[in-house]
Amino acid sequence: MKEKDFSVDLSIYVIIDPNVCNGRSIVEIAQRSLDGGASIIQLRNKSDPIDVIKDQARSIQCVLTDSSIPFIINDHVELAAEVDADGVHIGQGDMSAVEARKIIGKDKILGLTAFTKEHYSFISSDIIDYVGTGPVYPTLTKPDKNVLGVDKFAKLAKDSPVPVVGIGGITPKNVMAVIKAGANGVAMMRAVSEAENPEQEVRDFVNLVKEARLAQH
Ligand code: TZP
Ligand code: MG
Repeated sequence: MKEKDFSVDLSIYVIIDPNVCNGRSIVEIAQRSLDGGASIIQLRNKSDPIDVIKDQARSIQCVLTDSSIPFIINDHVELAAEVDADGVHIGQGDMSAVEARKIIGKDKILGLTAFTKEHYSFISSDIIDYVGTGPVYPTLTKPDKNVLGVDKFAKLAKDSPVPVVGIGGITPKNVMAVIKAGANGVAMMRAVSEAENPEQEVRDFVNLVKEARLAQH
């Protein structure tokens, strides 16, 4: 069980993969995301050995030391606990959310990928803090996955017991539609890490999300 409800700001969720940084370091992308106004940052690395990922995690933690921006590790629950990350994000093929919660403890952030009605039916807000749902749009990062589209995304997000982050192919052109479809936040990888100016890109996302929220009221 969670200790308390987290008030995590999921608005601008930047995912950093060392293999998709356009020749720049993860530290540079993390720093520029932070400067641009990211509200939460995740390290995603599907290919390197765990010791390498550990070093990468620590290097991002150094960037975030003086900020209140939560640091999330993708997939590696034990590593997240070991380096005292702020949380972990797991997928449908990973260990169960209950198991992950046991390992990271009640005070940490636990995110889960969910993209079908069935996935959503198993979500317990006692265990999970947020879900990531997508791909909302086509993305080179997950080329083989079925694209949900904004309408299906909206249907899933509508009855979610936890906050929902829209992910997959999010760009400044489509981000407002995702927020208007009910997303509490948006997660971007390539749009930020491959941008010529990641800091400005994040700043653009911040402003567009604000604008979309204002238009909802
Ligand atoms: N899960 C669904 S889509 C996706 C993940 C991890 C990739 C997001 O990357 P991008 O580059 O923002 O489309
Ligand atoms: Mg995973």
